[in-house]
Amino acid sequence: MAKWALVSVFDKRGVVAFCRQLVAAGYGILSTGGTARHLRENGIDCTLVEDYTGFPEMMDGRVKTLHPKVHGGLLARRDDPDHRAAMAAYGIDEIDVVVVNLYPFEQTIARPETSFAEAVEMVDIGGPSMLRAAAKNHAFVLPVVDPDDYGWIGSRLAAGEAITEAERRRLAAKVFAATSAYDGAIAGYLAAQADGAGASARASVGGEGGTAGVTGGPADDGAFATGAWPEVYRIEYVHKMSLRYGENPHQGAHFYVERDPLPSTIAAAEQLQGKELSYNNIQDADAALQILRDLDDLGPAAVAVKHTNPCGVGLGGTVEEAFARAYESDPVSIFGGILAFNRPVTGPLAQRLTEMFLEIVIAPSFTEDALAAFRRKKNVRLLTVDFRAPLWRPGDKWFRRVSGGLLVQDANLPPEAEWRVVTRREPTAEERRALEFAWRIVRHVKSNAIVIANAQGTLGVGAGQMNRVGAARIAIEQAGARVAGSVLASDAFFPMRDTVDTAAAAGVRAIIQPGGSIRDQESIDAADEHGIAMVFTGQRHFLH
Ligand code: 93A
Repeated sequence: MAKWALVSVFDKRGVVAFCRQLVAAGYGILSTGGTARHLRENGIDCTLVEDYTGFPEMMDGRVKTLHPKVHGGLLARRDDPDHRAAMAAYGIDEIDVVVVNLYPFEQTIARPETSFAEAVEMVDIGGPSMLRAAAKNHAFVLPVVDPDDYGWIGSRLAAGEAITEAERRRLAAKVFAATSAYDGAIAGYLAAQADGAGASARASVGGEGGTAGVTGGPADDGAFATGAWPEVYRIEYVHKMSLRYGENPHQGAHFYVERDPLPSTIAAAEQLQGKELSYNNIQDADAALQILRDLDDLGPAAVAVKHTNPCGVGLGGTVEEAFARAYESDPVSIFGGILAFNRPVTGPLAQRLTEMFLEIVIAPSFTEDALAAFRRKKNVRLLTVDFRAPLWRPGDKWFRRVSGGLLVQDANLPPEAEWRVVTRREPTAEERRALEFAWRIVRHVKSNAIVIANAQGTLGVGAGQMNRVGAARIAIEQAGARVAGSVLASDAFFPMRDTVDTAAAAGVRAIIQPGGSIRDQESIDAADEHGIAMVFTGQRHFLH
């Protein structure tokens, strides 16, 4: 009776060399159409599965290996007399090695032109079935799903050495990790399609080390599209780097990323110099990137971040000017902070930055002069990201661990807010620009959040307070004398008029807030009394 290795691979990488070793180890190769052609072209003799089963590949390849002579050969317990009798009765041979990798479902749905029918055709049925059968019966069958395993398995088998029980279990575990990730990807895609969300749901694909992206996912447009959310939520990211520690030195930490992160993201950032990124660095840098991306259309911009909150955001005709404004917003908090720019960092700016203590500087690029200046400050981490790419994919999700669970929500990518002036006085054109800017910033500040700004930059930021008027007081104090003539943005409505009164007393001239409190009228009356122009956006932006 032949001793078979069944080889059916979409990704043909490394398979020829591996099969050569399998042949040297005494295996006959059973193979499917495309794989057999590839092996034969490379001088490896093999038997077609269809010749072994007596059934041709049929239905456009949907049925190639789904046959009892294949699955019996994979699942039979070799030491069980009944199983052996069944094998003998039906002419089933032992298949001792299974080398399979799957149709690239995730790569297919990632292409925008892929139709639903094409995606469905990429759902591999036979491959996972063989892998799962082999993995279940790993005591007798070697399941090989990862081309990276060909090398060591091939040399061991060719040398006549056994694969240990522990190794077999690891191979089997790898299979189930791969097939479950694969199924998760399909589930996510179908759920998104059910909701009419197009190809927006990204999904994960198998393989050891997991994958990018999130399986499952509803409409990119639909708030509360609950019906389309998967029953089981699976998230898989691949290991990128170990971190020295987490938020605090007693917490271990690692950075996991999507397999193919967008080039604009912190996951894809290139580090040009400086110490290794820390856990807090990554979070802060990400916060800075998120804020900056909301200012894309406003020209050169600089964002300073501390503890994930912006402490200063500046706009200007040049990146130097933008920096000056971000710096002036809060010259104290920027110490040890993170600075991000949406334009190349120049020599003079770099020179100025080296005079300060900064953790990270992020930009699309650094001029030669800038790099030379930073070389004298070796510890400063310099990062570049590609600002031309979007920061999010449609359907992206945000996650938060809670004890015993995971909260999943759509990324906060709001449609344009519809503004409604609720006061007697309309904001002036200059105030409107400032309100627009402040409104874009306030949603990146931890709640309760208040931002005081003018059209060129922030003047004071009140973050993470348990009451709104407290956040306003902090922002106002930070802004100091600059409050006169400024505007104020609030991430949520005013439950009472106290914030309006406090702002007015300090000299604020216009306010933007969602509205929606049962006491809105009190705040509107207060604004009217003080001659303040107030805009309701109808959009709340809590951030925790
Ligand atoms: O369409 S399938 O789900 N039906 C099958 O019976 C089957 N058997 C193997 N796809 C099937 N495969 C897959 O074909 C394997 O998982 C592998 O990815 C691919 C290899 O096909 P070929 O050898 O023709 O290139």
